Formats: sequence, C-alpha cells, structure tokens
Amino acid sequence: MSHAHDPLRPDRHEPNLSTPAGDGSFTVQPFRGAPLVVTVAQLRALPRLVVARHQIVSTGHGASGPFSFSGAALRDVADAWAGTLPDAYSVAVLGADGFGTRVLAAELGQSPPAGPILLAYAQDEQLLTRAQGLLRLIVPSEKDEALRQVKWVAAIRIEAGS
Ligand SMILES: Nc1nc2c(c(=O)[nH]1)N[C@H]1C(S)=C(S)[C@@H](COP(=O)(O)O)O[C@H]1N2
Ligand SMILES: [Mo]
Repeated sequence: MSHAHDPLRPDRHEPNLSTPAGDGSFTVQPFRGAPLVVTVAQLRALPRLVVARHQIVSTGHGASGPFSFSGAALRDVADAWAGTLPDAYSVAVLGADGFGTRVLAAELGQSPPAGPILLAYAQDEQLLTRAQGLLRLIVPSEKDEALRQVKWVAAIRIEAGS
C-alpha cells in the first residue's frame, strides 16, 4: 500500500528548528469518547523501558547519538488511557508543531531491536529538555531520516483501521 498522500507518512521533511511551547502534557483521544490530558508525571508512573544505542539521523545536520532513550511504551500508554480499542486500529502521534507519524497496532508489540516504541522523557539518563523534544516518540526500527522520531508529542489519537 502506498502512503504517498498520507501526511503522517512523509517521504522527507526538514526538521523544525523552533521549539513549540508546552510542558510535555499530551492529549489522548480515544476511538470513542472524550479526550483526556496526561502529564509527564503520570507517564513516568508507567513502567520505564529503555531503547539503547538509538541514533537520530537528521536531515538538516547529520546524525546524532547513539543515545539511550527511556520512557513508557506507547502500548502501555494506549492500554492506560485510550479506553476500549477497536479491533483494528492505529495510533496517530502528533507533535505540537503538527509533525507526526502513525503507528500500526502490530508495531506496538515489537520486541528489540524493532521495539519497543517509546514515549521517551529521558535521553542518556537526563530528562529531556523541551528544546530536545520533551516528550519524544522513539521508533527503534526507523533509521533513515528521523521521520518517525517525533519531538514535542502533544496528542495521541486512536484511529480505526490499519
Ligand atoms: N515535532 C517534530 N518532530 C520532528 C521533526 C519536526 O519537524 N517536528 N523533524 C524530524 C526530523 S526530519 C528530524 S531529522 C529530527 C531531528 O531531530 P534532532 O533535533 O534530535 O536532531 O526530528 C524529527 N522529529
Ligand atoms: Mo530528518
């Protein structure tokens, strides 16, 4: 299937160099029902997982890292706050600047090295600053242009279908 016209599957993107405002809180939009706001403190209460030796391959300024990212599994976030999930679904993850990606349900269960997909709040054991992307989606399997390493995560939306 082609994703050529899907704005959450860009082929390329120049990274946004200006940091959008926010404290890392994000909205979870369940498939049905009202959205809720989750804080970084609530996220940190979920099991902490680590993705080690992950490199950010930037279009604009070369690769950085490898870093060790830690955070909560996107799957645990969905289980905790997204309510009843449809049989087939994907999770749209959007940054405060509108950049984003879509994670398929099947990807949520991936083990290393392809997974786990994290909502990371720390890099090399230091809490991420807002400028660094607090919070940042880490998709370990994506190694090309950081197109799925979404910074400034502000909203997560459950969408039916795959
Ligand atoms: N919210 C958001 N996340 C983003 C981007 C962006 O523009 N907005 N750019 C992506 C791209 S294309 C790159 S190369 C990396 C840059 O990450 P870095 O600042 O850690 O090098 O962020 C990715 N995540
Ligand atoms: Mo990039």
